[in-house]
Amino acid sequence: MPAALVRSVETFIVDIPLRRVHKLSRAVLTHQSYLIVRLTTADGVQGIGEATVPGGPWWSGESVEAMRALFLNHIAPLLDGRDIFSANAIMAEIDQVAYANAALKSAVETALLDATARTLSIPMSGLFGGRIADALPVLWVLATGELEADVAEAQAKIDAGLHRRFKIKVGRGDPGDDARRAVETASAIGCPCSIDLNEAWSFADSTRALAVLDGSGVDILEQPLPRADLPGLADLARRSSLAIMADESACSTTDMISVIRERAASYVSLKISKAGGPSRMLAIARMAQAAGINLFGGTALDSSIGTAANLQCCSTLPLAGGTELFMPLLLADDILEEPLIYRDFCVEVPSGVGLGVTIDDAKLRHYERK
Ligand code: MUC
Ligand code: MG
Repeated sequence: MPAALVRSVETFIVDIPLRRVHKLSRAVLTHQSYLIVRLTTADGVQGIGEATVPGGPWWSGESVEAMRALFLNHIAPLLDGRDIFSANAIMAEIDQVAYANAALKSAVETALLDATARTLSIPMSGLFGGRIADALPVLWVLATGELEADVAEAQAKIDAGLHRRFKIKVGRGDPGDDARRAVETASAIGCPCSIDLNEAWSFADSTRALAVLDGSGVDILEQPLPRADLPGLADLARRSSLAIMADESACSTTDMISVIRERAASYVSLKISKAGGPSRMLAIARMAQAAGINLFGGTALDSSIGTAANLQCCSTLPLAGGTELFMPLLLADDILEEPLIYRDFCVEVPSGVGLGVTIDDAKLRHYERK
């Protein structure tokens, strides 16, 4: 195999507005920021990757600003002149230079694998043994914080044939009130719903809320407790008819060992950004699969670029819970030449080479932070 050497790397911070305000337990979003990494080989092949943290540093301590500084000062020099067919070796070297920073590492590995797959003229999923699905079910995340607005939004999504499962973001108000709002929302919509707390509840809050949620249309409870409280999650799982989904508790293979040992969850939310890239996300997935834990395709509120990368990975896995790769539809604009396709309650896995998507350079420049 002839070498394909990295000739240049570029970064772009982009801020894309949302169609409506998105309220998570500890963040209120009017826009989402991304760090895009683009590398070009000596042959002129490009690879792109995206580093995303949902709503800023509250989720993992990472931010687009800090990631860019780390990349320019410590990681870009490692990529210069390197063979893109050595992604494993390059990522191991990056680990020696920079601790943590999963989202940035995900962008770098994605760009390397995108360029590799484009050079080989195959979709990125081909690097992982090929896809087992061409379209994946996709839920919509309700996060206006208002019952009526959430129900109206859900109804419009159902009518448009886009989504028939929903995730309700709660955790900003009283736990009992939030649980009742979620139950009423699920019952008004008439579709299965999950709720995501992003670690907002205590154990006492959770047991109080479960008294309301048990036996309702809410069937999955995502990350109610702080990420380190695995015994607490396991205790909730034993007490409740709701399935527990680990998100913040399952960011690495080491985390996954603990989740499995503690029997803390029956679903795991998979995201390339929190795992540190496609390879590590797939390693977490295989561990969960071996332990009988259901696989769910999560999002860090990725744009179409990160969504395409997650789709290339998720399409190679036996997902049991579908995906929440909805974010391109919540962004007010797209930075791709051709948007991803959402239809029949699914999102299609791009079929072209690499990530299967092409950046619209004019849009990239338009949303680039000045
Ligand atoms: C998360 O924690 O799940 C996913 C959907 C959403 O609205 O927020 C993200 C992050
Ligand atoms: Mg979550």
